[in-house]
Amino acid sequence: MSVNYWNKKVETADREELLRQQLEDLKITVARALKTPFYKKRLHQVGLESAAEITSLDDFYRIPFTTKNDLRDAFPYGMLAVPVDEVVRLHASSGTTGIPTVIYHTRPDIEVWAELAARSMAATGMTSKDVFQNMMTYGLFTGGLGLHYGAEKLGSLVIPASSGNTRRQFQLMKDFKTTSVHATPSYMHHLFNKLQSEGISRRELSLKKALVGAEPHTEDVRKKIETLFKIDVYNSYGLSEMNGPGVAFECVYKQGMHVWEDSYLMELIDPDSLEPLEDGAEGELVFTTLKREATPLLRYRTRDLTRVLDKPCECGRVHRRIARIKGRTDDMLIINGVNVFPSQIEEVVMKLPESGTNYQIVVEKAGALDQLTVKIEVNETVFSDDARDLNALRRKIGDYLKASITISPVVELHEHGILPEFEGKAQRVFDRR
Ligand code: DLL
Repeated sequence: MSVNYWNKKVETADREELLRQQLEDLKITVARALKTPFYKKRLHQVGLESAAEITSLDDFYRIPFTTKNDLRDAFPYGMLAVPVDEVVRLHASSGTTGIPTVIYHTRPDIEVWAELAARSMAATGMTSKDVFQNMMTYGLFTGGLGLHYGAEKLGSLVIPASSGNTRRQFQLMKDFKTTSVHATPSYMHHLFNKLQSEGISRRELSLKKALVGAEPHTEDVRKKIETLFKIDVYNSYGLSEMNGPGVAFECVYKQGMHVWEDSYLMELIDPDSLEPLEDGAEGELVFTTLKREATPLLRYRTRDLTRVLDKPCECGRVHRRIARIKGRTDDMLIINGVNVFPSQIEEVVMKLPESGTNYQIVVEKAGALDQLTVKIEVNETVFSDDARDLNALRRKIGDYLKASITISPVVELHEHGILPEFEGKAQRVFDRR
């Protein structure tokens, strides 16, 4: 197997040296965090006044965990560690309510992120010879721009196609002889299904590899995409709070994802007791940024469940690997790669004067893609109106939901008493994928 490094010195560094550097960067990160109103208060509460008090990891572990809710509470600038004029970009993702969680980046932050992305792509064997079609959404979501800068750094020809418009994706793939793509695994499946209906033969494409991520998927899903397209598929993991894609990536051995430990301090905890877990045990990933200037995050709880694989990888990288993400500990749904909290839907539904008290959220597979259906019980009066009014109401609710969660659901309107009622905790979310 041929192993390709982007930054051999860092990727194959002496592990002791890596750990020593982590501690140095941790102190710098804590010093940066102390400049933010949020962490200043948080750290003072546990008696930490200065970064100089961090002399070991044990000192650091006195600091409480940071959660998505903390980010939301600190909106918009409570976790910003630099003057706004040093910030060159922000990305945002869904919060549990309408308030997004925002991560700011300075120019050096973007540079570090691009380096991690370049490293990640090089680990899969990508080079400057690749034509890279990026089918992840460009925008506030990190999937598009995240790998874009890394691929440019690598010297690949980047096609910033963004997501959707399958016919155009095929055209671009044929016109420019795309060799590698970046998409959600469900979109890769969808793409394959559309090949036939568009009358395109696999042989017309020059595709060799796909980087897939942004949503949970199994080893079988990977194998299926590999078999269908006859390509190599690599798992890509990240979250916007830790920049986005480029946190952990598979190398050519495809035995788990290397976490770039020079940029992220990784912990694995029991999500109930919050105690640290041994390598090999399944638990929740917790990350601390080690290099980020604008938005340092300390001990951020990802809610993602996985295992740390402690055995060295044959590729020679010293950065530890994590197993495929098994699921999440919270109720966040990932629908075609987009994060959606049921509470966001509830907020929209319950604000409607027409809605009753009961609703249901159903997610299922429609072909290869995910489909979201929101079933809502509405007041009797709605049904006595003209059918055209009902359709208009359905559209209006669809538009409101799209504005909040960015995806278009199917909206079903029901009379009172149709949806099941619950005596105890209501079950409103049915994930049938
Ligand atoms: O999904 C960043 C990303 C973009 C990663 C493109 C990979 C490729 P968020 O929108 O903040 O960021 O969602 C982060 O998505 O906490 C996981 O639950 C889930 N997730 C991301 N990658 C994977 C993966 C981007 N490879 C949340 N496997 C994370 C399973 C994943 N889940």
